[in-house]
Amino acid sequence: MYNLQGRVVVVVDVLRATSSMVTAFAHGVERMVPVSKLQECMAYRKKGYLTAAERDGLKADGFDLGNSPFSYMGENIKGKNVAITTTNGTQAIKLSISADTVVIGAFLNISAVARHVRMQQKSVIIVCAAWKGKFNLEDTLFAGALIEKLGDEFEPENDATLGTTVIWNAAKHDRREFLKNSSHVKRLARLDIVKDVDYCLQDDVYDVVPVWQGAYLTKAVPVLVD
Ligand code: 3SL
Repeated sequence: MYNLQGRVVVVVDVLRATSSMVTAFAHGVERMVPVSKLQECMAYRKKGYLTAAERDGLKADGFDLGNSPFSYMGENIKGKNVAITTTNGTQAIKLSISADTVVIGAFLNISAVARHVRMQQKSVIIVCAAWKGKFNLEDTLFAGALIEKLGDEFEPENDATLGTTVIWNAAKHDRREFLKNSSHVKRLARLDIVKDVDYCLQDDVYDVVPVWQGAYLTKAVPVLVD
């Protein structure tokens, strides 16, 4: 276990929770509240929130939205608050909130996340949501890619950083091909959700950086760089 106090945590669930969150904020969502349980999520409907729920890759019955980034691009989500629960991503966020700053990362906003993290001038932990407590490749690739972007300003605390970098270097020339046998890519393919995978593996589609604001996620205020 790591002590998160005094640190910046970047939470990543490339497939697909944090990619969907980045997409949602880029398309006008105001706030997102990550919650653990389906019932807890549904209770937010009375407060005027849209409700979003995914379990084992599928949209849960009765909720407004699931976890496909493509469902966070329409007029229906503009200016809205969303309560969301997913199998792994929202749990990883909830486990990270004792950090000084919690940032939501994905390939879709990776350069903006790197800029935001650098500005904090604090040590960084990348929390990979993975799958039900087990290692996964796609979040590890994101960690390696972010470490590369952060460059020499940061010193690795342990060999996890080095291992992640080795994996990213092996994958970066064709990340899609590298991931073709990975468990969650195969799981999503079985559910016929291939286009989400291709979408989530793109770099820098958006500049938004969602951050934890005490009780919810919202967009960090962009800082102008000369
Ligand atoms: O586990 C999660 O939080 C989800 O991102 C998984 S899925 O891609 O929606 O299946």
